[in-house]
Amino acid sequence: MAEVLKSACPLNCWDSCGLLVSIENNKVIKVEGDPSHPITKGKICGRGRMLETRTNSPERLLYPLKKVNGEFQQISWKQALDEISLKLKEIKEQYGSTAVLHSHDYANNGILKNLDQRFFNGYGGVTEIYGSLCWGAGIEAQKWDFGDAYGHEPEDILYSKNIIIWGRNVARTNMHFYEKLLEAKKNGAKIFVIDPLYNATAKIADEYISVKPGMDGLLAAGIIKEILRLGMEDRGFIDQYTYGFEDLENLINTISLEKISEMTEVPIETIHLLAKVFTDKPTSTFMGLGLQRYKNGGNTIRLIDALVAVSGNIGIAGGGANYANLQVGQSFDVANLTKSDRKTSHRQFSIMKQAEEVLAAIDPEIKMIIVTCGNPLTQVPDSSIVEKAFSSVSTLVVIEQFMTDTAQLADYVLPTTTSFEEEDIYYSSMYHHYVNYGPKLVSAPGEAKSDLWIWTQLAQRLGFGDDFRLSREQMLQLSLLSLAEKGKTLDELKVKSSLELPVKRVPWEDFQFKTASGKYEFTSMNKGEEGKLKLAVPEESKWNNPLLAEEFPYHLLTIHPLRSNHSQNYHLLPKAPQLKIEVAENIATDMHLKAVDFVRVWNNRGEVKGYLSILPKAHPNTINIDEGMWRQFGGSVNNLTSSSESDNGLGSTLYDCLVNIEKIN
Ligand SMILES: Nc1nc2c(c(=O)[nH]1)N[C@H]1C(S)=C(S)[C@@H](COP(=O)(O)OP(=O)(O)OC[C@H]3O[C@@H](n4cnc5c(=O)[nH]c(N)nc54)[C@H](O)[C@@H]3O)O[C@H]1N2
Ligand SMILES: Nc1nc2c(c(=O)[nH]1)N[C@H]1C(S)=C(S)[C@@H](COP(=O)(O)OP(=O)(O)OC[C@H]3O[C@@H](n4cnc5c(=O)[nH]c(N)nc54)[C@H](O)[C@@H]3O)O[C@H]1N2
Ligand code: SF4
Ligand SMILES: [Mo]
Repeated sequence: MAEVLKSACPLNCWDSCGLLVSIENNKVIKVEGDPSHPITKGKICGRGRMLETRTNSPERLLYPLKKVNGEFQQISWKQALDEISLKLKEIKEQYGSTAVLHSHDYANNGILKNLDQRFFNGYGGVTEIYGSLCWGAGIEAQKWDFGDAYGHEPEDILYSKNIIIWGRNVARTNMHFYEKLLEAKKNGAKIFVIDPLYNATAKIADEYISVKPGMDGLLAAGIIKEILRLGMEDRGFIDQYTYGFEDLENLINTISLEKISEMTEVPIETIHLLAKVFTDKPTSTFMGLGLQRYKNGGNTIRLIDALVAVSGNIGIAGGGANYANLQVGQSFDVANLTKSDRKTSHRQFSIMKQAEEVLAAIDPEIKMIIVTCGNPLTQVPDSSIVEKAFSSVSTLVVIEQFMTDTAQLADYVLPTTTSFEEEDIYYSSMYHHYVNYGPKLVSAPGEAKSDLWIWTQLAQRLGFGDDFRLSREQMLQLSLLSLAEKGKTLDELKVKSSLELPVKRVPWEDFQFKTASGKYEFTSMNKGEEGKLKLAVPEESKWNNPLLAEEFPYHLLTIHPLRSNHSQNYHLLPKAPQLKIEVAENIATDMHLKAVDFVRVWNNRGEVKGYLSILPKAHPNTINIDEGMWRQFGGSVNNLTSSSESDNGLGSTLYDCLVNIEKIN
């Protein structure tokens, strides 16, 4: 008889679901949703169900591997750990500890995954990456405007009269929010979707607004302009609780509504309609992460925030400029886990430009890269440079569950556990404010070991084993210290499987902002000229680079796939996937292309090939290729993307990308 136990989804996702896992003979046989989870209520997506396939897959890495003369050979853990720790010791002595780069992303939401930093700090401090491919520009933008990036709790949407879904692919990426939207719609709320792609969420919208990619900041400016013209701004809020409104007014006066309509490719009547919608309060705005992966991404989010502020939708139930909810992560004492006081050296590379930085590094050069919770060869922009950089270092160590494109390049591949094979707690600072418990349910296959075991073994060999003497239980306690003071303990979490975190349900209700002025800042007070809002456009656009736009007339989006979490699921699908190139109807007509033609998409950085499909109602001149495919399936789409940084330096410009397309045989 199978035993059914509660667990949690570890995937980097908005939803952070509660799971029920069936176990028989020390084997996971089924993964379902946990009906008792307060938010996710028994529903999960295919990626969650595939955690079963992921755990049991015959393709799992089972033994440490070392590349000898270009071929992987199985070696013992002792040999792998002895050799890697010896190299680490020698590198530190000869070049200093920052000659090691830790390249990672956030493929696993477990809090103990932060212990990688405890290891690198104990070692002396390595070259770390900063910024985020995912949400960096928007988080920084909201820090400038509000002082932090806080969202309303999920139930609050039921107070909204109008709901704006701005560049978030809710039905695909955030399924429990989609359920809430349906509930709100039933209650009478009106839904507006602003997106260059007519996605599944647009289908339930009362109004779908198609916008030219990267032009949302300008669109927000147009709506503000219209609100001011109609005299419908929230004067009380603006006068009492904001800073820099005059700068915003001056900016808005530099451009006409006609010009905005022409550039955004949104009709004036629609801008007028949106002005009415925003001022018919409460109106909640839910921004996705797609709309800020542009050079102008910071300004885009800041102009949308400004629109929410001008229309008086901040700090009220059913309102909000919802982007992320950092209150969730801030509930934990992550710093207790990472022990940053242990490091004596320090260097940082931008996550976007990590490859260029590796190639350019001197003093010291990068001698070793250690990759955890990431697949940079597939996920980091401008793949050809990533490949060059990751192949150039003398030692590449990849800790992985599967033989990814990045692992293929490695000198050492260390096999690691999946989430059901180790205990951890899981949360996401993206949507809801519950933390979930995930016990160890089954043993790991072969010789796969947890990341924590690997850090502990290496630390012992390097002489700082004491930093890892605490048990998993003690490490978890450390991360929950402040919560325990508020009566939220690990024991309770273990019993209940999920706990509500003490966050503000409606942030900024008291209009006390965490900015320098204590007010909402239209102009960021301590950022000088940079702090003023700008009507910026994408880097790869006809306005910024007319020659490039002539050679590469189409805008490429590379959004998140339906059936895979980034690069994690494609290889586990029952049928081998093919690269699908989705184009707006006008492109198919202009270029005489039809469905399932084999086509090539290229620019100056690289190319991909795949099968054409036509996207009904997509914004003209727009192409989409879902991200995440390994090379063997036709990827990576990041062959085409740029490693530029957003205007505020902390985000990617993955969707700020011009390409051309042609049919091939
Ligand atoms: N199925 C699935 N779900 C996932 C993930 C996954 O890989 N697969 N990944 C998870 C992670 S890590 C993240 S970060 C989230 C991301 O969640 P989302 O933000 O929902 O998804 P993205 O694919 O990043 O962004 C795509 C949306 O932005 C729109 N968009 C792109 N450019 C623009 C623009 O210029 N203006 C406007 N208005 N819209 C634009 C796209 O058309 C699309 O609808 O999803 C999470 N959930
Ligand atoms: N073109 C384009 N590129 C993108 C995006 C896009 O929209 N378009 N989206 C960006 C976004 S939003 C994100 S968040 C990133 C995601 O980028 P990544 O996090 O790099 O992508 P994943 O494929 O989710 O995960 C990478 C690897 O982590 C491994 N892994 C999972 N759990 C563990 C673990 O516990 N320990 C260890 N050591 N490894 C583990 C998985 O096996 C997987 O191979 O991609 C970014 N790249
Ligand atoms: S991937 Fe997201 S929606 Fe799917 S089960 Fe996991 S947390 Fe839930
Ligand atoms: Mo992400």
